[in-house]
Amino acid sequence: MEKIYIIGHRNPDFDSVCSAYAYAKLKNRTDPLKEYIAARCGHLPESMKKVFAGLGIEPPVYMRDIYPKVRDIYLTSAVRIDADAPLSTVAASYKATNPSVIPVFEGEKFYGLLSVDDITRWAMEQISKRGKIDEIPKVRDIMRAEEEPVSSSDFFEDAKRKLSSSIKRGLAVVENGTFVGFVTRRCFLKAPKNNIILVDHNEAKQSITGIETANIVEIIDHHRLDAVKTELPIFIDAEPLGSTCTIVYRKYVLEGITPDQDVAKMLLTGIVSDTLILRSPTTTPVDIESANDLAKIIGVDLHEFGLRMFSCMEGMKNRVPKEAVESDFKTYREKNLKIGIGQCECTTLEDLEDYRQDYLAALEDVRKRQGLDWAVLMITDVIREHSVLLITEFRAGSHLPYSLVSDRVYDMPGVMSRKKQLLPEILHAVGE
Ligand SMILES: [Mn+2]
Repeated sequence: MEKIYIIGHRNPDFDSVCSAYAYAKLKNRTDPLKEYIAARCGHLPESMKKVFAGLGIEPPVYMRDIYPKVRDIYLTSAVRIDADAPLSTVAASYKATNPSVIPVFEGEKFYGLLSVDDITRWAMEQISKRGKIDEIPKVRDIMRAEEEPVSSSDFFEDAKRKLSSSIKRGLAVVENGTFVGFVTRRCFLKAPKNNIILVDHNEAKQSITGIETANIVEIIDHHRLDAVKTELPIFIDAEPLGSTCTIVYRKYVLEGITPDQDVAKMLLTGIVSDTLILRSPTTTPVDIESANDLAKIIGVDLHEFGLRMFSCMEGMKNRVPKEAVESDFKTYREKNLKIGIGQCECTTLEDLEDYRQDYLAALEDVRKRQGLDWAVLMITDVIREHSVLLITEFRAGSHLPYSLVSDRVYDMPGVMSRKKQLLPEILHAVGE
């Protein structure tokens, strides 16, 4: 069955993980001839794992990259030959299948690949020595030494190189040390492309490693469009809503399918997390309506559900500052400047003093390492709808319309959205 991966952006957040999960479930129902697999291209922070554990839901699997692999192309054979069997047993099946290699076993254990070259070489030797073939050998007696197998998780290109530098016509393929099949030169004529649906992002640089080798079949997103180039026309659903999970929920409604409990929980988690429990200015009436529908399906109070999710999050002082800064960090280019803006959510700002210095130092490190002119970090108390802004030393800092509470720390009451509230002020400040 054709496989299609559904994957959110790097540094996965709830919206990208939950929308992939819910969309895969929907697609598997509406398009049962294909297999839709939700995945994520980054590791989950402890706090996210805690939330999924609390919901009792297994999050999408981790995929390091989407490069074609040996597992996408290898062959299996219905014919099993025993190493001690006479070569005549091969003859019986050979006529029908005409294989270039045949897997040979010693009992249950894989022994090696018998190649047509082995048979030809043996036959030629017989003819040149004796002028005829008068005995039938055991299969194992004509096989040449086996080459190192390749792994099903090896990259297509690596395995191709290995086989082309080998004298063999085929190489065995192993998975967790067990023989699963083999590859021949014919497998490598054309690199396969993995199918992918991008959710919660549309830019190649935010996508899974190897996206340039994949076949993008759909994009479902709520960000500004700076989309990857595609070979064929594709389906795009980009809407300026508060979360991708809202778009996915609307698709359930459109199909007349009521999400099951798990899907509803995942969708609501994505919506409340991206919209900061519907209080971020990115929230639209559609998000509110969808979230209310989902809360009703689950049978929970929407606000309590959201607060429970945010309360799982690690406090700022318990996180590794560098990881926290980079976990949701976006870079922008403006007036020849490279600016990075990170955002962290928390449930209190009262302990700011305990971690302020460490985060300012981490922010400066991130700025240097990423070659940025200016880096800022917005820390948002989602309960009190209040943020503070930490910045690296930069002249534009003095143009920010916020009050300075301590060195390189600004107070931003009521500010919840990086995109809608902070970014315009940052761009304005660097323009002055
Ligand atoms: Mn999102």
